[in-house]
Amino acid sequence: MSNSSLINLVQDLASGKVTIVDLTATLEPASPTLKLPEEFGWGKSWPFSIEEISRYDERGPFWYWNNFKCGEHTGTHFDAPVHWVTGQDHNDNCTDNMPVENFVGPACVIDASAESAADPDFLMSIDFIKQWEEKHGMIEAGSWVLYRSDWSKIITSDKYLNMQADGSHTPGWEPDAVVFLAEQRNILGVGVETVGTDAGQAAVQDPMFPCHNIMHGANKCGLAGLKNLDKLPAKGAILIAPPLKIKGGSGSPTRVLALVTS
Ligand code: 23J
Ligand code: MN
Repeated sequence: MSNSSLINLVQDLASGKVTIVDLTATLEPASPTLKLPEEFGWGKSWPFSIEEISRYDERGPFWYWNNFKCGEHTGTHFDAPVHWVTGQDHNDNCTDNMPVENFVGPACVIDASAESAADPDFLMSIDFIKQWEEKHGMIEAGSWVLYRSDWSKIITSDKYLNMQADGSHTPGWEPDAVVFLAEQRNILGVGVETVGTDAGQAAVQDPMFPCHNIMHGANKCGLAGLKNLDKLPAKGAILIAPPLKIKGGSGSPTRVLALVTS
């Protein structure tokens, strides 16, 4: 290795000066999946399921393996720009052809956990983001912006999807805030703890599903179903989030790691 920054990184990982935080939820049949309003007849994503092929037995005496099945947007997962109609015409907008540079970047963690606890329909505004910037400095171009709602702490409960008669109630974004992040800050994308990058009530926002609409329209990415955002500093962590290389894929379950200095 000739580059000293890589030598330093390996040494810092070995000594514990740099640690790795796993931001991934375990993928299992109980993993929550998005429920879109049924009246529109919109498609349904397969939940995660798993089937044992063999386990050192008559079906395969020396090996253990499983088949699994799920939608691309299941559990902790990546949203590629092609996922949304607004992102369909960008070059290299799928999981297999996106620039791999988009899979590694610095993270800005905006804490809206108190607001989300007080109001499950909390929408992050430009003002809220600017208040964060006053404390921590401007969000740099090429950053992942992570929305800490602490929603992942209730992942096994009905409160995670928080379904009411009028649909899901979980935190999200004001449309202007997404435009600001995409256009004024030129971020890589946003990451959230909820089941999707938009609010539970995003079907009745204008535009509908503003985060998907605007972020993917600007060729940006998304990460949903993250956890452990409370273990990250507001600034300084490096996110590693490469999706599976599915040909023409719109996203995929993804292991998401953060490098953090202690
Ligand atoms: C399809 C339609 C609406 C939404 C989503 C997917 C997601 O959240 C997703 O996983 O990308 S809101
Ligand atoms: Mn998704």
